[in-house]
Amino acid sequence: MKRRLVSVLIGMTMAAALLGGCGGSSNTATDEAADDTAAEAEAEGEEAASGDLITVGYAQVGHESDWRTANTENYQNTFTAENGYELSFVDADNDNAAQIEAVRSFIQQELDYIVIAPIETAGWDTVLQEAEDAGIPVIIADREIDATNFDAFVGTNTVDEGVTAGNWLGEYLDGAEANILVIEGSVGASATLGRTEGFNSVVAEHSEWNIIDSQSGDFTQSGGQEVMESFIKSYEGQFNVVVCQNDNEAYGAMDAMDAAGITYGVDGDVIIISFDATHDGLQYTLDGKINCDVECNPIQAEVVAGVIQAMEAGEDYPESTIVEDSAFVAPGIESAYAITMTQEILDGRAY
Ligand code: GZL
Repeated sequence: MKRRLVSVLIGMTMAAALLGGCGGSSNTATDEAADDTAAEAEAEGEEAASGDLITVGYAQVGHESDWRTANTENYQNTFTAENGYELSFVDADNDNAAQIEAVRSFIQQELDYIVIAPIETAGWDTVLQEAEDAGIPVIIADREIDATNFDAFVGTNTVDEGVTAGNWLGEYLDGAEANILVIEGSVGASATLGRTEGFNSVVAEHSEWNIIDSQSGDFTQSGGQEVMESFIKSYEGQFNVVVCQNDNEAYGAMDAMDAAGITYGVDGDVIIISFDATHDGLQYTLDGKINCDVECNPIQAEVVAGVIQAMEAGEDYPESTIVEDSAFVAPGIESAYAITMTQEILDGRAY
């Protein structure tokens, strides 16, 4: 809006000047209309100047997980009018086409900035070119994309998250066999691709490990439960490790194993590795139900706002900012790759 008002303001002022210039000093109807238009534009300009809100569009993945809820709340609490922003927020409900259309609507609204947490890595070239043609900077946040025509990235390194999970498992098993089932995240999401790539790079270093099967649980609790139920039907008694690519899938997997009488966690038959380290995930880790929970920090909005402020000021800004992650393990587990959970850590968590 700020940008459009300035362009409208410039347009109207120029039109008024041209009309006035063309009609000379005579006080014709055209001149009066031009004077009114210029006065309106000036009034609007003053209003914008006093308001001076930076308009930001955020095309969010959806509402599939506790992580996503924390991320959405972080944006809504950061891009407020008090902080100088007008946020246009769209929840794309895990629908890639809808998310691309949301970005197109931001372009049509001529927002000042567009932020995208892309559901999938593919399919972004065309709409990003449209944003570029419209002169609207685009920040890719949370997940990565295949296209390169955007202005900045703020997110986490999900390949490193997968490597951390694998390194912890190697330390924990200390040479023992692992027969692994993987409940992957949403198909085509960079978080899924990254965690899989990172974890599998460590699996390749362990001849005593075997990934029996992997299926997508779509980063949801119901998806995690359905996949785990299917795995139990096919592989009961054959596996001792379940890797869930987010906490909500882990909750579903635990429900399925409870129903089948399969024990898990530090005192159970099955090791559970999860990702996100949300509050409930870390509660399960503190309780010893999840052995290792690798963090993926959803609190990214402040970093995005910093990039936007630098762009506003015409200053240099980082093209890529990786938000730091940790990993947490159940009490009684000491690790070089993860922090041993305590109640104090849980109480101090932001999400
Ligand atoms: C990771 C993020 C993933 C989380 C899931 O960066 O994109 O999406 O791990 C969420 O919980 O659904």
